[in-house]
Amino acid sequence: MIESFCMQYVELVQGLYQKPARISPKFFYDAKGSALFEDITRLQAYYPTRTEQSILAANAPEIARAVGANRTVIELGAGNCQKAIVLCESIHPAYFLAVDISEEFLHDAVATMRLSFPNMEIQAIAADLTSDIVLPPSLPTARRLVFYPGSSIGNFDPSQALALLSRMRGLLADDGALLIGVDLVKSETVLNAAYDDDEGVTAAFNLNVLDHVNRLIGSDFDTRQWQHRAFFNAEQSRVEMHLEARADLLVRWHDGSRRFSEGERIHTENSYKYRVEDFVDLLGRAGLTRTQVWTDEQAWFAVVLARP
Ligand code: AVJ
Repeated sequence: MIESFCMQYVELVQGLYQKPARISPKFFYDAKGSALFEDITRLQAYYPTRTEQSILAANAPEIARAVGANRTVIELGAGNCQKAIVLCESIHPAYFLAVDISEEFLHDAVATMRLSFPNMEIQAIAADLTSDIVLPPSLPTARRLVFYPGSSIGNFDPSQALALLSRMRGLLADDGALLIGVDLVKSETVLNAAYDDDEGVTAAFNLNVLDHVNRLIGSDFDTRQWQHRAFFNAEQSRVEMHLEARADLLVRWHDGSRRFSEGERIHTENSYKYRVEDFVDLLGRAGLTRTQVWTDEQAWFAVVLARP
């Protein structure tokens, strides 16, 4: 616990000293940030969650057939487990393990899961997917299904995504599988609206990271002095989120400080958008082959089943 606290401190401070400064998107998810993200998923402009849900619902029987019975499901970035509930209703796994970075959030979610599935073995662990994922020793190794919905893979740049997919591959035996949600390239207008909604929910989500950082490193960020920026970077095929200083600022923390000039930005998130072929390619490099791909009518989002 203390070790992870120190590592977070060092990681955050190093990021703040970089030019441009950066804060990893994993720091969005304190209790308030997790709740704000849930609000985002209900926005009209934010298409990924409902599109993925509709793909999972429309193809539930086919997905269940392709996945098969008696799985041990490992959901990464489980959040409120909403998607897992739908999946578990159709595939009836024997075991379910929820992995998420936000510990507080996970406990409520797992309690809900236990009520819905009294016969399923359910466990939860808090873990940061950017470091090694240590599974409980009691988790069966046979017939694992790693479930990574929501296009959370989009937060990682291609080399990190490859590393993460390879680690997921490492959790699987020959009979294992990966079911992953991937957001696809689409019109810039749709993308920009999804990450800069009129209601300002995404702005609040982005700004909240500063309050979280203040608690983690004792800094004095004032959210009123920062502005939400989000836009599609076509060259890198990613939506970028930044926080932009509204004036010249000095930000202090326990053992340091940094000046920001008016207009200077802190890079808080990348959300990569893939073409299906490119994603299948990436899977291949991680030692995984596509079994099946399901998409929506507009091909805005894909759910991919892959195996070693
Ligand atoms: C949770 C990483 C999938 O990239 O769409 C939503 C996070 N950021 N709105 C995404 C997010 C701004 C989300 N992921």
